[in-house]
Amino acid sequence: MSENTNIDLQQLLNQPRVKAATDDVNAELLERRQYRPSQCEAFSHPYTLLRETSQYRFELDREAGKQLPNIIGNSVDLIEGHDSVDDAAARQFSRKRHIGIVFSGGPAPGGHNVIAGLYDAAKKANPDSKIYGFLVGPDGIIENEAVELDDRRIDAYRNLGGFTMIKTGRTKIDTREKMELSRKTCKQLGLDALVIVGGDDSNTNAAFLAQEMLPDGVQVIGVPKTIDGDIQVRDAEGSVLCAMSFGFHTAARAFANSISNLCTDSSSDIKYWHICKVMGRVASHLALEVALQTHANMTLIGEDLADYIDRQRLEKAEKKGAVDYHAYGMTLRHLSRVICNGIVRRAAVGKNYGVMVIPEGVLEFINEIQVFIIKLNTIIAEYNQTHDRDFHASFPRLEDKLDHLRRMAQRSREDSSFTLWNTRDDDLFNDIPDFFQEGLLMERDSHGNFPFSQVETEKVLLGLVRDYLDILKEEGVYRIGLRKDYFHKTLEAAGLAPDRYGPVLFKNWGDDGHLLVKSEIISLKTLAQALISDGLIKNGEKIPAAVEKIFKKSVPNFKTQIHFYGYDGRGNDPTRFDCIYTYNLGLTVFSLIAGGATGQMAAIRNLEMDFSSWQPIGIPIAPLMHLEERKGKLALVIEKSIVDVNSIAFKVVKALREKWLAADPGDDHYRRPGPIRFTGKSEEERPLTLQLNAIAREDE
Ligand code: FBP
Repeated sequence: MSENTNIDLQQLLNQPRVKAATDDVNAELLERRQYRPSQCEAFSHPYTLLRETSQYRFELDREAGKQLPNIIGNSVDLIEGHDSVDDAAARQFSRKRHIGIVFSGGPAPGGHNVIAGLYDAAKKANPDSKIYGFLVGPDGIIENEAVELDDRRIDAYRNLGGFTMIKTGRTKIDTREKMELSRKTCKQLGLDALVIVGGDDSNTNAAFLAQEMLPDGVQVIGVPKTIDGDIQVRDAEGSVLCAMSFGFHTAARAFANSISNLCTDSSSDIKYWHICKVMGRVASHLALEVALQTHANMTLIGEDLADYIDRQRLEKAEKKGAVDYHAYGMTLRHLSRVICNGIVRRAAVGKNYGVMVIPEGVLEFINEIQVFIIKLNTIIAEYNQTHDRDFHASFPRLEDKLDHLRRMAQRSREDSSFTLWNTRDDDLFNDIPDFFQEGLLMERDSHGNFPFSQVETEKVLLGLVRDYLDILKEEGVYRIGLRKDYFHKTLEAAGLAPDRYGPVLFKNWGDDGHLLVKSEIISLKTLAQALISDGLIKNGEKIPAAVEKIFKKSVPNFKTQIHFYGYDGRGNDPTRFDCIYTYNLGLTVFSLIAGGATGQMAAIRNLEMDFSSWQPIGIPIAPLMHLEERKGKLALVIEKSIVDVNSIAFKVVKALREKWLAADPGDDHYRRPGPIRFTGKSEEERPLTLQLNAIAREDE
């Protein structure tokens, strides 16, 4: 027995080396906490002032004008640094303020630095100012659950990921009662300003709060957060005001690092296809960036699928003088065929493995699924309204929900004016696997968004892929190509003549590439038949072991490993880009508040350029709003930015798709982004998507 058995455990735990090894605080944490992000030039001066500019124009939505009359006329604010200002401006800038800040929606790396930037700027302007953090999202505002932030708390979270400091939540302040309670909280805390760090929906909410709280003198400022990268702002002429929401870079880099490791593993033991679903509820920006970062063999981009046009189908209809609307957008079935094509082509050159990236929201870009989502949204919303009851509470089990839909289909047969859910819808819906039916009927979040992260998108697709691969296997199309030298070596070692067996076994014997077993040889039985008919064996004789081995090696088995990249990357500590970006967003927020702005979103222009060109601005939120279907009703929201299929980044990925599929005998082209390094020279400066899209702008 070891001499350590009798050691005093308490003494051991108190040993300095054990303490150091087990301390919660490690060197990496200390380094992050001590790091001070660079500040935009404007913030190097003691004062900042806002300068409204009419340089940027927006197409205003009439409904936004009606509902947000006091902030619809806002313009873009440029933030300018000043060494001295007049007394009135100095007093305004430095007056004591109470500012509340809240996180809303999913966490995104860098959030803590927004708070730190705001805190530092506010305290520098006036040390008596107070910053309150609302706890657990907008509920904290409604219920007045807030903590006053101090140096200790701020310093503990500098440059760290998550929203741990004050937590987050997805509640929407969307009723009169919640609005009144929020106003009450702001009054009780004597708030001058409220800062909402959130996605498109939360910034939408910020605009409504700004309008509502104007009479109370409470300014409301939004901050563009979401790993999904779908808050990007351009003006009507296409000038980029906000190229990317914060958190995107870190999440994409974290996903890319893990996926790149899978590329390495997959190309080492060459037996799995790794199916990697990545977050991005609506837009495929994260998948696009991951493709650029890793060069995975296949990456689906939802926006690309929606953009697909079946030209043959269209032309056929055109000849008959008709338009075939089904020719637009890819169907699930077609998509599964495209995926199978890639798998089969790689297998033919001996690569029955690979890495595929699927954006979690991909199905929303598939026409037939989108129709279901919209119809079900409407059905659920109408039910809730008509019966004043919650659809999900009334129909808790899947069977209850399906019964309800069946009754609606029945109604459509009896009443031709009722078209919301007809027999065809019901039949198609019943063809979908149970788990996906359940997914499509899932409760929407408070903003009416479909909860894609909880639906096994990849399972739906893979089901179809597997079925079709089985058919292709039966048809002898899905085959693993074999190296010629390996075939020769194996047969010669067994004393068999490769040139005698080759033409019998392979359809491309004589070609240079990998050898492919003939389509009609799909089993040991059909193999024996082929050998018999060519006189290589006699009836009843055993297939030579070496030949059987060769055949078995050509038979593919589609083995997959499924991964979901979302919450892990969302919780990563921020990249240096996100640290600097978010800290400056926090400083921008304070400048907007000090400059008297409300209904504005803090942003940094020129993110795609060198840091010296970064320019802090305030973007008016109300002009970004438009009407969209949410929970079956039209609602004013900020339009989400999806992947632009005409962007340079997308075009580059599309052009390199064939190369990265690597359906040729050469090596794969995987790229190794490596982990987020934070310090050191090799840390990437900004997302590759931004770098590429900036090329278009430089050429303008
Ligand atoms: P936000 O838009 O609120 O930033 O959240 C984005 C996201 O991370 C999506 O990518 C994902 O679909 C969703 O949140 C997951 O939501 P939840 O945290 O509620 O599971």
